[in-house]
Amino acid sequence: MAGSGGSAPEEAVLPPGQSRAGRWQAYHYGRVPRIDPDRWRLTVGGVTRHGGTTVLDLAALGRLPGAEVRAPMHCVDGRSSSSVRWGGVPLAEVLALEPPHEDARHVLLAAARGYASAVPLAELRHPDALLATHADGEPLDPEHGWPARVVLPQLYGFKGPKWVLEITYHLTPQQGWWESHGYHPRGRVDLQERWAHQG
Ligand SMILES: Nc1nc2c(c(=O)[nH]1)N[C@H]1C(S)=C(S)[C@@H](COP(=O)(O)O)O[C@H]1N2
Ligand SMILES: [Mo]
Repeated sequence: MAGSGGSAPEEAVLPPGQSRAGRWQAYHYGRVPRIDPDRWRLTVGGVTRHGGTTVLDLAALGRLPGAEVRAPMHCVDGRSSSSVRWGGVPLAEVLALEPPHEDARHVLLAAARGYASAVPLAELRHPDALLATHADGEPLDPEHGWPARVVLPQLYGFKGPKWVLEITYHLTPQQGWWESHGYHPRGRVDLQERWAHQG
């Protein structure tokens, strides 16, 4: 896995079952949402430790500590992009603003236009897990999730919503779009967790 500060030659080896798709392309259903940056908000809530909800705007996001992670996008359909230098805020920093209740082990990540993904909370605490606002030093292109998207390099691409709006903690496993169509509840790339029936 290409991670922060890694010095290994770039993606010398692709994960199992993946092939190189060439340059980085946008992959999503539907049209790219039009987002007003002044009205964009990220809500962190659900089953929180203190019973509250935190709402961030882009200015508040910009005040959080930054991080960069180099990682390709691995689509569960088998295509991998070349490596992207993602910039943003570690998701652990975002979660720390409104920590989950200790019994909340599941998260639904919701985005504009109805897209959502379900992930175990532990995956958002992975050291490379990022709320990304930049790619290769530039603000994200609209088709890649501007103003902010989730990047979880250890998981297949569908786990990371572009145009993310909500991080919601839950006591029980949730279903986003792909999960409700039989895809894996965790989706680790190294273990080829593509389908739910694999267990
Ligand atoms: N909101 C939203 N986020 C999404 C998707 C989508 O359809 N809608 N597709 C996912 C899938 S399946 C993949 S592989 C990646 C692709 O990211 P990219 O378009 O930046 O390459 O975005 C993920 N995030
Ligand atoms: Mo994907």
